[in-house]
Amino acid sequence: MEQTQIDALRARPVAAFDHLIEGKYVPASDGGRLDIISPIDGTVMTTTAAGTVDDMQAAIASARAAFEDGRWAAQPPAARKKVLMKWADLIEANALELAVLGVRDNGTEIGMALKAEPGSAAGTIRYYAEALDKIYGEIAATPGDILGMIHKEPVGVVGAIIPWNFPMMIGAWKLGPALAMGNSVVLKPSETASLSLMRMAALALEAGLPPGVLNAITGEGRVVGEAMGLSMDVDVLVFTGSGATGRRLMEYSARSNMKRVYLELGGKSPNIVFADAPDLDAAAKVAAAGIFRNAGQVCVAGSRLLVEASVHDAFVAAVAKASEAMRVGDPLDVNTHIGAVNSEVQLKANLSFVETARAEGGQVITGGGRILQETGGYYMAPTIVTGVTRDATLSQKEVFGPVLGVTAFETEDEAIALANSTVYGLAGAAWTANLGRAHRMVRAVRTGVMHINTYGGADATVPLGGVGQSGNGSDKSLHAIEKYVNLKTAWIKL
Ligand code: TXE
Repeated sequence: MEQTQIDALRARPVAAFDHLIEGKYVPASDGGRLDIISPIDGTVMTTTAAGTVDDMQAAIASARAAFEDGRWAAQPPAARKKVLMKWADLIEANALELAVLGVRDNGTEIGMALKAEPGSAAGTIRYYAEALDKIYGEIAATPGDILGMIHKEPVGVVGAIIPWNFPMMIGAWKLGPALAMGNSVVLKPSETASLSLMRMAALALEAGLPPGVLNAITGEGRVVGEAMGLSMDVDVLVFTGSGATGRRLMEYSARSNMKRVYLELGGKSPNIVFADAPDLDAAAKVAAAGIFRNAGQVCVAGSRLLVEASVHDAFVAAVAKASEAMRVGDPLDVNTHIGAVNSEVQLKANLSFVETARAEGGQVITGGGRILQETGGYYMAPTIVTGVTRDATLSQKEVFGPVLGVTAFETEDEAIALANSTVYGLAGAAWTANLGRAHRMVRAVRTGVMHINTYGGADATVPLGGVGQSGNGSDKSLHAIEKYVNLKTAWIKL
């Protein structure tokens, strides 16, 4: 990755984006535009169409027509595979351009963005392209005079609502399996990070995806997202984002056609460090990266550090040292470890969490405030708060920013009780050299993902999904396909 290439790409003006409907770029029905602000310096870098309810309905109608006439669903699996493979190749061929565009829009440090965004999006789409002709129906164990067959059919029109923290990666988690199974999709990227995903969607058409099979509408969640949620013609809604919006989507479903709703929501993931961890120094560095990369804007971020009391002070000092060594700043500088916070709203929310933590008795031992204000961008120092009690706001509410709360524990049982004391259950980790304890922690901590002696890092082969108020259903792996198919029984008398 060359800094000069990145600088050349960042100097390019960004064209205005319109919706993508039926393979064509279309402005909002009322001509409305949305300013797109770069978190790098707070300037308006371009505009997107500010979608209307009519725009969303047009996109859904186009997707429905595309599904019904079989222009994609009825293609032979090998043909669908070829298109998706080519799409993955195009994403890879344009990886740096996509990554820089995405970073200008959402602020993720370029090193991480390049790997996690186009890199992982291409890998995910390829994974489902490779899988699609290896997924079979079933023949049931019926009496001899009956043939019981179980078909897996596409659901029809999938609505996908995507957040701003990793738009291409999370977009691909939904688009890959949905399209592989023959569905049509209407995409709704986040208003604060839509550009790279819109560009990635356009590449799908370039790869040969028929017009209408993938439509994309930009605009405000409460307008176009709501219209998607309330549509009578969307069969399945898949979402990553906040619990508040997730709740609304379930209500929309109940108020409309009872569409299936799959939610990947936030977390308050515990990173549990026992005194018998194999390498406490390495654990401290990973703990810092596990909360501070992408400025903490990671759904599985290890935002609660639970440390065995006997090593608490030394371990926290090591995490503080590791975090202070991380360079915060221009996300398009290859030497930056922590980029910008996505928006001013998010930055203000992060800072107010720190104030609340102080008021509730926590000690801010490093960071705590906004930095680099002179750039006009939204930057925050990695922040560590110790002495955070089990019921403190910082233990219970997702910040989604570079703020780590630390709590000491004495026993394994206490660690488990603390770990399970929130409404969330997305991810977690335990650090221990004791094999029995490692397996006990995997079983006892209620999460969708449990890491042992590492934090984060998982590929397309394993599911990611939450329990409790972290959501339902899984992204990634072959299990994600279940969300995008209906099972149909054929009961045949022979
Ligand atoms: O999320 P929203 P926001 C969490 C995180 C963060 C908080 C707020 O805690 O601080 O959410 O972020 C669309 N109907 N996560 O406000 O609003 C919206 O346009 C339909 C965790 O950005 O949930 C966007 O496309 N759609 C997280 C998407 O929902 C609506 C990632 C997510 O936005 C809508 C992001 C509506 N009424 C935030 N309102 C994770 N789990 O990784 C908004 N949207």
